[in-house]
Amino acid sequence: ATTVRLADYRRPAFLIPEVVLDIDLQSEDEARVAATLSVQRNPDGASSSSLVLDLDEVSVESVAIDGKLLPPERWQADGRYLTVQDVPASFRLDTVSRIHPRQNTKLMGIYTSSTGFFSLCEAEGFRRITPFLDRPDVMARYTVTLHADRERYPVLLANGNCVAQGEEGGARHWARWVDPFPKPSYLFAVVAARLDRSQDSFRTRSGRNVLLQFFVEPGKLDQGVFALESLKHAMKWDEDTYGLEVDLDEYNIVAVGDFNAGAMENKGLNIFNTKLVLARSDISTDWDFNFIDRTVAHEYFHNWTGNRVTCRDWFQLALKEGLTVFREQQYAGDRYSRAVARIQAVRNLRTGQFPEDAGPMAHPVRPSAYQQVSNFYTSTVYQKGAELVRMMHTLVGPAKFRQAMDLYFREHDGQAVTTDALVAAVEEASGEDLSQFRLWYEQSGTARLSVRDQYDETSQTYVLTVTQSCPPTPGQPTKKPMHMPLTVGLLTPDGRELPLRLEGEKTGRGGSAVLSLRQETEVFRFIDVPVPPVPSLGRNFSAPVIIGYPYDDQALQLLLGYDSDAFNRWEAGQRLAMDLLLRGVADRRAGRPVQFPDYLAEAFGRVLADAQKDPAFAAEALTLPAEIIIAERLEEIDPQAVHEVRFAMRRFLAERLHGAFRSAYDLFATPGPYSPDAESSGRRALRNLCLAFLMDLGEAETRSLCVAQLAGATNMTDAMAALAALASCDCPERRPALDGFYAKWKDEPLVVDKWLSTEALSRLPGTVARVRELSRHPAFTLKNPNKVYALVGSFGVNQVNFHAADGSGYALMVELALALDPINPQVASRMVRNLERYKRYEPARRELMRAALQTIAAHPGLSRETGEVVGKALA
Ligand code: BAL
Ligand code: ZN
Repeated sequence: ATTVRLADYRRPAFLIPEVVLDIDLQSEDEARVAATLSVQRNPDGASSSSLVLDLDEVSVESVAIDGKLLPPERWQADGRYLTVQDVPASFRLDTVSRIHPRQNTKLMGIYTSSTGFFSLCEAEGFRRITPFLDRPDVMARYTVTLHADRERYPVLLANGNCVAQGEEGGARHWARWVDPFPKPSYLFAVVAARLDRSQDSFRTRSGRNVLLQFFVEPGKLDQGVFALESLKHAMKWDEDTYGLEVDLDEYNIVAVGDFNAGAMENKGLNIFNTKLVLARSDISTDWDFNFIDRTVAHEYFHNWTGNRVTCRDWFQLALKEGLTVFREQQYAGDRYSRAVARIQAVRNLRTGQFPEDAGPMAHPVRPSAYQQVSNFYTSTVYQKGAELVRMMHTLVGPAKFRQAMDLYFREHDGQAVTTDALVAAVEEASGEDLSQFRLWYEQSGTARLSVRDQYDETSQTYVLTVTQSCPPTPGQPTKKPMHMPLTVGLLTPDGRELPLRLEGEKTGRGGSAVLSLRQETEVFRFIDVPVPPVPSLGRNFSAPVIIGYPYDDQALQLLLGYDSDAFNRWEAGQRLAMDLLLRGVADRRAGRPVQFPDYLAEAFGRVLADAQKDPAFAAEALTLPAEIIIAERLEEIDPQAVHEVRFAMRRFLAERLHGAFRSAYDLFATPGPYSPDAESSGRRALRNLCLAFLMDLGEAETRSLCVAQLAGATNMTDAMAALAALASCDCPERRPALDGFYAKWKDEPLVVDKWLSTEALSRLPGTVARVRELSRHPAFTLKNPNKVYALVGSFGVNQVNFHAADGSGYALMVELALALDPINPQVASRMVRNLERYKRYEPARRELMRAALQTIAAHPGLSRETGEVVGKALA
């Protein structure tokens, strides 16, 4: 396998400032792509007499320089490159190529979906359309002419503005688009399809009117209304928060059901997976609405962080993704509950990124090597990348951070830069030395902070000693200490927050202090501390680390009840439960009975009794740590034990708090018409959480309540909550509920995905067989990524059934992944990643998972994408 290394980066030997494309979509099976590139030798690049363009599954028919066709001996096209020999310093290159959209099941480049032709180019899809220097540091102005059948594909779109269109012979039409902004090829997009259109406009703060258009599958315009509102919110938010205005005359969003990613920020022509743009209350949950809002904002925010300032190479992916996820998180915090948004982001990090960082695919936020860049669209680059930006924001404060962003855009607009450009801008605007902070971009692994404290009554001082460490990760046996903010507060035993003052400092720090850690061990001496305090550590999750401190249950209950930092109130509840869960797993594995103390039920009972204040927060606080997060804390994972102990804790709480859950279920009903706002979705989240706890007891009365909720639901949030609870309940109501749900929704693909996912996530025995059966169901196809994510992806995170002790879950994954690999290797390699952490499991499963990986590795013709994952896992 070929490894691409950051250290080998060289500036391009040639630049291509202008691209003119003529794309003739002759049939679903074939398109002719004529490209005219203005090519110039790059004065800053290496000198080369040959031009080498990237190429992937494109048949090149002719090559001409300055209008003269080249004889065959002057150019060669192999599977990966078009090499043109003896080229001048500056010239026009014309190529004519053929592509085959319908055969393009990888869904990279131009491909077909039910309503027409669509494209996805990030990261390396443009080379599947035409030979090109397909790398983000080659930026060009594009003029694109599309030709297609008028009746079948009435909508023709590309980046920028439509400058001309017309009819042509044979019932065909054409349209020409010019994008005034130079852009890297990964932001190129075209659409030719039968779609319905809705239109709106946004008036920028400088008074320009921008045309906003949404294109969706015929008959689904009503499902685009919510996202269109989100787009306007996001545009306004970016003006208000960062002073950034939309720079286009027209901004188009297209929805497509076949899409590898969630959405794509192509300049002026965002293409969205239907799952992340279409919403209507009867088919979408609160979670969907929230996710859609954030994703529409995310793609819009890329217009500045990604498109105007782009990445030099793919090792710098976090430059745009980390920053844009951070901006998306800020947006969500402003629009919903700040605390809940933060809690959800951290849960996401802990379920996705922490395990990745402790596995064979662990890599720095700025990786230094890859085989397939598509395997590096990871939780580390996105989520941990966002945490790094957040830490800089915390270290320098919001005002200086904003100045840094202004500077970043002033200095780098129109450029392709490295992650260092952002760090340097923060450094310059704030005066803070971030040289050590840069290690965060280079070192992989989740750092640990071990915190110890000492109170001295005589001197009224309280000393916190913080020691950092970071475990070895592939290629990085040892780590250097990193610079990070640790936000802390101190609580008195009766729950009051103490004013903080560090020894040697003239002024106090208020109730919360941002401590700056740099050395391996740091000591902080607080003075004027009248009582032994309880420390609140890592407020608002100030750094993406694991904090160890020997809290006892009383201290955790105090923090859960009184911490002024909402995140740490939640965190205290999680710690309280986690300590008991870990003890339970150890007891179960040692054959001792698993028991839980009264104080757990009392603490959870108090949260529930207090829920009226903030139901969304209460729902988060009453959610036990996910199985994967518990597993991550174990030396050796026994998923069955983790599942059983967590389930036992749920049943314990359901029994003890039965009455409270039941009355909260009634109390938190949301009267009136559905709205996905933060307040009502918080009430639904809490109410459905109560239902889920009660359903774990499996009583007939609760089952009737659940069936009634499913039957009477006026929104998908309530329907799905009831269905999911029934799917994990071994009862007579279960099968009719699941079958009835499918029968009702079989014509709504996004709801069918919910059904597949619910079946695949069931905790009940028999799930492996059911998933196999569903993989042959007419509603399922390996060709549609959403179907694969729904069924196979959900099954892969089903901790109890994917990890079935007999290995049947692994065998099924191997079967499905190998069937998928030749169709869509990017999606297949994501599925295979569910097996990569086999070394973390108890011996029997470890062996079964290893054997599964070996079967995949030995498969003839395995894709490079999947090959990289299994190769690294087995290394
Ligand atoms: N650039 C790929 C999709 C996204 O992160 O927005
Ligand atoms: Zn993004």
